[in-house]
Amino acid sequence: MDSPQSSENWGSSGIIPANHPRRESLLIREKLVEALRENILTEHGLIAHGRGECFDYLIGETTTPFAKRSIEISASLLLLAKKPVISVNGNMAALVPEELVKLANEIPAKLEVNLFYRNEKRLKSIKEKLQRAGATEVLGVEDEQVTIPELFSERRRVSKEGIFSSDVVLLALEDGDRTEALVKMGKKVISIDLNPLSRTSIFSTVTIVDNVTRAIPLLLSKVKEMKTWDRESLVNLSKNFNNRENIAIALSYISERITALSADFKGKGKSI
Ligand code: PTJ
Repeated sequence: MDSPQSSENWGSSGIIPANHPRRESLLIREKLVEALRENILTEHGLIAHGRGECFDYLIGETTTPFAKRSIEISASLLLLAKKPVISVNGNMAALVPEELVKLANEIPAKLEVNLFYRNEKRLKSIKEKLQRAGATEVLGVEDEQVTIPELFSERRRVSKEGIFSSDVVLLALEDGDRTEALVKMGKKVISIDLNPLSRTSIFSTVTIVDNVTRAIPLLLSKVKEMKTWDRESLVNLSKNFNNRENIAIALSYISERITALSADFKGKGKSI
């Protein structure tokens, strides 16, 4: 029998009880804190995660029907792509490294490290994390880099062989400027972002309003399933997709959910 203080029961910090009602969420935070110590995550990544948690509450911490549709359409775009690339930052490497490598192998797509808070130490740590998860090739660190036009953040540095020459880019926890710049370069951008109002969500070709911890495994299983589809079926799937409508559906979903929750609370409980 496991000792009650084993990391499996209590999380790596040894303080999260197995029966804690918010256990899953707290274990994800532990992963991020560990990644911070390993130079994978930037401190700002913790703040970004907190913002994501808030939006996750609003959608009910579950993959919604409209997110499932976006995931299916994203799978079709990735399978149809000639040069698909998965752009990996600190939060993604901390939360879903194995799943990212499996997804890249399955499509197949290239993996590229691309950071907003870029430094050599983090680039190397993230590359090594992906390699430990099974990646054989990781771009964006030692290979030839070029600059995305009209972009001034560190995210402008991309691999010549990777994002620069890609046709479809999958990214998450991104900043809107680069998403906009990539779309201007003629690329299809698939983003995973819990905030439907972020600039990334709005500028993307397809936005998956979901947590990367749920969306990436679901995308992997969709890619596996749809790999057997013929080209025409894949093309037909995304024909009528409009990302602005997708964002509108996400916002209505949140608003209706909050209205229903509010009705549930009305008239209940006792006055103090
Ligand atoms: O690793 P780096 O250096 O590239 O830095 C990455 C961060 C995340 C610090 C940087 O890109 C950043 O500051 O991001 P933002 O502008 O805070 O945007 C992050 C977005 O991702 C927000 O809209 C959050 O709601 C959303 N988000 C946070 N956690 C998750 C998420 N979306 C999906 N899954 C999550 N787990």
